[in-house]
Amino acid sequence: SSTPSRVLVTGGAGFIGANFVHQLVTDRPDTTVTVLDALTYAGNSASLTPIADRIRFVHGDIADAELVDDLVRTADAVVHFAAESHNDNSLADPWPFVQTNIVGTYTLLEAVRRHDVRYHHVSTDEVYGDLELDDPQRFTEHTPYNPSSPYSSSKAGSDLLVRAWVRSFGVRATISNCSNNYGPYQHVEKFIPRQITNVIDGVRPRLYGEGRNVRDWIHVDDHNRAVRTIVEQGRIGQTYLIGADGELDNRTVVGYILEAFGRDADDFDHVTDRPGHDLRYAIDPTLLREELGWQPQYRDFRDGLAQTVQWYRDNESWWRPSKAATERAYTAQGERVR
Ligand code: NAD
Ligand code: TDX
Repeated sequence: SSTPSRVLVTGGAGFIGANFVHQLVTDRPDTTVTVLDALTYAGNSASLTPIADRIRFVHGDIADAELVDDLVRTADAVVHFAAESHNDNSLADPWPFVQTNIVGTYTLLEAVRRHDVRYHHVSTDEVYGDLELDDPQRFTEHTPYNPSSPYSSSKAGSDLLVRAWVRSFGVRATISNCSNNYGPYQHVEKFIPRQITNVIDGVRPRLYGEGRNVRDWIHVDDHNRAVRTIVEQGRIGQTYLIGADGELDNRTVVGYILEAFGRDADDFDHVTDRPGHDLRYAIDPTLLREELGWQPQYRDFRDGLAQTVQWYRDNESWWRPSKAATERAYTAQGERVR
């Protein structure tokens, strides 16, 4: 078990990465943190403004081999969050997903191999495909890969590169596959922030299809505490699944959001379903709990959600600049009220 003193965080201006950096500088003030982020549409440097004087920010691409080599050389650990992360965008244009998620990960792996730097790879439960609603099994680290979308297949490809670099080249890497995150600083394209900001704007929440799809929700701070535990105590070469027993269908989540605003639970619209829409994700986090002793701190989804609703109410200046363009993109992708 060891605590790296110089950490390179990729994608630190995105949702999970920014929350990770906030947590790291708060809990481990002696750590030297460098963020590498391309500031795509999903990156927002304002997410790091409150801690800007405690980190070094580098604006650049994870597929830029020279830049990456330079940053990795002087790090003790790389925690890799940067990705194209949105399924709907991957259906509209898959190329950036292949480039960033696969070529970008390859570029980082080659650099950590050259400089023998500890590497942690942040991934998703979507690599396992989906489950039937009544399947008693949940995903474990032994579940075969079976991704559905261009997004999840590009993440699966990147995970497999990591496994091969561990086995073939002895790279010191760990992988985590986490379920759906919610919390502050999440882009308004994603389900929960989209509906919260719709309600703030007087627009009805929009459920894809029947709204029976199930996601396994975890608060972003619980995800990030798990990632830090794995970086410090995880076994090299091991995959850990991160989840907090948070399964809910989308209709229930929308009901809770409406409830937080004092609105009727059925005050939403059904819209066009996502092509290939995964039915259900569910994580069995036994290994992480038993081997590394991690436990989620958010145990009541409605409390965590209410805090998140309050955050979006208090931080309109953070999300407002991307709201209109996000909604226009959904319309351009063919979304219609049914
Ligand atoms: P996000 O889209 O909010 O943030 C991604 C960040 O990466 C942005 O700041 C963006 O500017 C940056 N980025 C994109 N391409 C880049 C490039 N080529 N070079 C450098 N930076 C680049 O994503 P997120 O939701 O925070 O997800 C972070 C990671 O966690 C991803 O790897 C994702 O697959 C994984 N994950 C997300 C969830 C979830 O629920 N959001 C769940 C499990 C795993
Ligand atoms: O407006 C919406 N209405 C709706 O019903 C949106 C944006 C989504 N949905 C549904 C689709 C999903 O069933 O809500 C669910 C969640 O959708 P997203 O927020 O797009 O997340 P998902 O596709 O489940 O993927 C997320 O979790 C796993 C992240 O975006 C990924 O990066 C992560 O890997």
